[in-house]
Amino acid sequence: MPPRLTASLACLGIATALWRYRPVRWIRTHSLTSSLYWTARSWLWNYPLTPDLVIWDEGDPNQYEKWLEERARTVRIWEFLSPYFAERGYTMYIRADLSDVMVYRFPASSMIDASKLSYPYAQRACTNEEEFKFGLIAHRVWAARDREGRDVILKVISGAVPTNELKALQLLLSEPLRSDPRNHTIPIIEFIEFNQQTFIVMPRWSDPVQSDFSTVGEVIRYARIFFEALTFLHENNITHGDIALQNMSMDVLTPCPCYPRYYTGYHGPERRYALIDFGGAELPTVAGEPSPGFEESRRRDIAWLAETLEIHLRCIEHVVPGIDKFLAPMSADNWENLPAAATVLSSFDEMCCYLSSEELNMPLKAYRWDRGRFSYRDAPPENL
Ligand SMILES: *[C@@H]1O[C@H](CO)[C@@H](O)[C@H](O)[C@H]1NC(C)=O
Ligand SMILES: *[C@@H]1O[C@H](CO)[C@@H](O)[C@H](O)[C@H]1NC(C)=O
Ligand SMILES: CC(=O)N[C@H]1CO[C@H](CO)[C@@H](O)[C@@H]1O
Repeated sequence: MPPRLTASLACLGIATALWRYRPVRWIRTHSLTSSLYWTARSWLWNYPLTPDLVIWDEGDPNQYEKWLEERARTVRIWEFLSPYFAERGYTMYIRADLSDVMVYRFPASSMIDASKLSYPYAQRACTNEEEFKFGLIAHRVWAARDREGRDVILKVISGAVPTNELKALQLLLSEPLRSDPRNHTIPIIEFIEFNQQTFIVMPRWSDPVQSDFSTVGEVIRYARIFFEALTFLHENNITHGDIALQNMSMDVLTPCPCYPRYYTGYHGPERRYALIDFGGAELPTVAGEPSPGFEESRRRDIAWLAETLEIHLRCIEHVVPGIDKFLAPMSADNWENLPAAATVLSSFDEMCCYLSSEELNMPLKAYRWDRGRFSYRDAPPENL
């Protein structure tokens, strides 16, 4: 028998044997041909993606060996899905080293001419493909490029049972919240469903502190936007629940890691800042009332935001001496009497409204404050 035929017969034999143990489940997608393809692919890959979100859990990183196995499994789910996103115009980043599940991922398609980028896509501080590399930190996200060559993030946010994150985004995208100018939350480009799981496509932005501020006015504008964002959310009986630098972003794509290379020059008046990751949000009840967990979560938002912004607000103390008094009531030590976000915003405005344009344009001496210690630039800032 020719070897080709033997091989085919062997494959057929294996397939028939497997067929008896692995029943076929129909995968419903947007079209019949696509459903046929995904039913076959899912069967061959042994159904890596069930409708349950727990499929993405990696377990405890302290149990490293077990955790690595789970990580390899979630990476495999992304790779399994790659043709599905490609069909929708998103070419997923690829792993540089296929034997390693922890390594960086690189873009697999070419980038757009940077001058053609506009909101909501990030301005670029990256100059070559190497700088676009994307570290594997959160296992539920993966980077990709769209048909035009713009960088986006894919993130799975819900399984068959709708999560708070999905509900929060639906609420933020509905009127009148959507058109409120204080809605400083990451724009969502698209929702994509696969086998009852929901993925979102967002523009790929970077963390605001990866690029440093050059003037007093830039720090004030940055902090004010986040105080306003919180006022808007709390007024609508929504909390974020997980405010930290990793969950704040701006519409610039910077290489990482960046210190001691500085990216000053990106915090101008056109810069957009946004909160991301609403996985820990408290949402209003059907009647619009705050949820039972609202108050606790609201306090956490205030205390954590103050702690996060303090890193930069302390750097303008030489021009705005009231910073210390302004921050004090927002300390976690004042838990019982933490002010409302709206109160914080108005006292911030009161403190800053007397500043002259000379004061706003004053350069920063230190670029960062951390538990009582200032850090100063040791190289001239780039891109100024
Ligand atoms: C917030 O509002 C602006 C302006 O209306 C809009 O461009 C942006 O997409 C909105 N953000 C969200 C998350 O809907
Ligand atoms: C939020 O809850 C408060 C208190 O129950 C209520 O008065 C207010 O109308 C709610 N806000 C919205 C936007 O529904
Ligand atoms: C997208 C992202 O980085 N989300 C992070 C938000 O902050 C929490 C707490 O620090 C992290 O666990 C998330 O990964």
